[in-house]
Amino acid sequence: MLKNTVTRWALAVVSAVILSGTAMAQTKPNVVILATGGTIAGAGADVTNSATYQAAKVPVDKLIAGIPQLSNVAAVRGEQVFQIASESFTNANLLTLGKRVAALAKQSDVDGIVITHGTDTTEETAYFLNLVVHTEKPIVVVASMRPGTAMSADGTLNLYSAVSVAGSKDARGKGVLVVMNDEINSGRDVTKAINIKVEAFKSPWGPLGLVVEGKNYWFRKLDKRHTMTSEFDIEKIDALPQVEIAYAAGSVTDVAYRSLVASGAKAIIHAGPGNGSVSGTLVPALQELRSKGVHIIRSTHVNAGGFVLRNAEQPDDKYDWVVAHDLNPQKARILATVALTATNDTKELQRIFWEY
Ligand code: DAS
Repeated sequence: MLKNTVTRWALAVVSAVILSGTAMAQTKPNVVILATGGTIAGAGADVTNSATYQAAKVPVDKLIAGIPQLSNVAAVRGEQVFQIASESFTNANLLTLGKRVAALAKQSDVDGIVITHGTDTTEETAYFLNLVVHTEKPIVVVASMRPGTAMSADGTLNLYSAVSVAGSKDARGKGVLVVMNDEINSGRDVTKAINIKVEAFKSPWGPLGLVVEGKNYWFRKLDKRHTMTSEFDIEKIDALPQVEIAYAAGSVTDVAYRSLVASGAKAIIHAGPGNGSVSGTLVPALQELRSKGVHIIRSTHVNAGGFVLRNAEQPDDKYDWVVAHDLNPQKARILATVALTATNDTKELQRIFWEY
């Protein structure tokens, strides 16, 4: 009798331990890491090479194996989508990556997605995904300023933090995020402000939050349309129009604008000084290009936080131009590229630039 009771008790204890273990295993979020290259996958010749190295060398499985602690925060698996330095990203790469992210986000066995990426165009990819992927699930773009082979490499902690955020329920519905250097920034706002320090990424209006030892601390939300509230859907976009950027400083001429249009640009982002200012010598050429159906979108190369006002110093209504609001030229190019898949109307384009 006693022996049976003890046996039953022992069985009950063992099954409770197994169930709780299984339950623990089931409570870990499933996070997919899509690797595209960049410094976070870079390798240098020596530990002292924090700036001299080759980007896009280390495969995703090695990145994951290098941080065993990832398994404490999520059940992780990796896919190597590309292996390139991000300055080489093209519209075709954006489409491929966007479609893969959207497909994974629809899977019930995926709770969050991390994209490892080069720092040079992190801000463009993150903004693009923010505009076209319809999901509440966290999508986190992560990069690093130093290769994993260097002393004080930043990639491992950035990737650990990114996976932790991507698996967090409280990161849902916040739009595409960029996790770097303990900060959680909006993919819409963030830009690479310094190209030689680990504290490289800045949002002119501040980060959304911080992530410290795998815990998120939120301070604000993005007020612009994104992901689930976006009118743009990657599943309905199979081609992206050519939009180019022309940089304007003193003594600017119309040569770049004309040759970019001659190469097929459907819109020109004018990266002007100050309030997206346009030299008087440029206006006739811009009017001619506008009359040929090319859109002129005024942005600014002011780097600590631009804000282009419509009809302030430039008669935008009269010239039928669009203003890029607070978007820097590279972000304005992304939004114009996506917007032109849906409309060619100036008023509609301007609405889109106010709302996204
Ligand atoms: N060339 C840079 C890039 O791939 C390296 C990096 O900083 O990630 O964006």
